[in-house]
Amino acid sequence: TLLPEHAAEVASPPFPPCGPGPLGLYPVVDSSAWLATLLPLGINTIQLRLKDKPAAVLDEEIQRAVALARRWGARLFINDHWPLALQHGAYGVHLGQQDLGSADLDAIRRGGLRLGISTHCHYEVARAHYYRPSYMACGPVYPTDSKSMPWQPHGLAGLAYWRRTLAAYPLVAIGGIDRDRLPGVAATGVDGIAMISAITKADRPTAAATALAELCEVHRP
Ligand code: TZP
Ligand code: MG
Repeated sequence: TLLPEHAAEVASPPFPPCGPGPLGLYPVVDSSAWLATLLPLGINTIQLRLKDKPAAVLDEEIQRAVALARRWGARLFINDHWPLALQHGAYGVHLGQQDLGSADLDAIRRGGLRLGISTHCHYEVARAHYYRPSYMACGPVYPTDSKSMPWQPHGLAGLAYWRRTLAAYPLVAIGGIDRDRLPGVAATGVDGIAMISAITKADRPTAAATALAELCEVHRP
C-alpha cells in the first residue's frame, strides 16, 4: 500500500468529497473574468490560479469568483490562497506540495472546504495520500508550456497506472491535454481533465471550452 500501516493511525481525517457528478472538464484560469465566460457554458468545475498579484487584487478576484460560482452552482477551487478561500467561502482549495507544510489544513477542513493536491511522482502521491484530500491531481500527462517542471510526462500508460493505484480518489489529469489528446485521457477513467492553454489560449475560447466539455462527456468510459 502507499501508506505504511503505522502511518494510517496518525493520518488526517478525510476532506469532504467533491459532491455528485464527475469533475469533468476542469479549466484552470487566472482571472474571475474567465468564470463569467465559462460558467454560462455549463462548465461546473473550475480553478482560479492567481500568481503574483497584489493583495487587494487577490481579495477582489477571489470574492468575485466565489460569487460567480455560487450563482452558477459551480465547484470553485482556489489555488494557493486558502485564507481568502476560507474567508469568502469557496468550494475548495487546491494546493501544491510546497504549500502543504505551511497551509492550515485543519482550518480548511473545519471550514468544510474540499482539498485538491497536486502530485507528480510516487513520493508526492504518498504524501498527498496522508492528507486524505478530496481529489488528487496527477501530471504532467504530456509536455506543457504552462508551467516549468522537472518531471517527465506520465503519458497515458502512466496515467492509467495512477488511475488504478489511486482507485479510492477522484483523479484529475493535467498537463498538455488538448482536444486531440482528450479522448485517450478520458478513456483512462480519470474523474476530471484539467487544462490551461487549450482553453485560455484558444482562438475562440468559448467554442473550444464547449467542445472540450462535450468530449469529456462523450469519452467517459
Ligand atoms: N501542473 C501540472 S501541468 C500544469 C500544471 C499547473 C500546467 C497545465 O497547463 P496546460 O496548458 O493545460 O498544459
Ligand atoms: Mg501552490
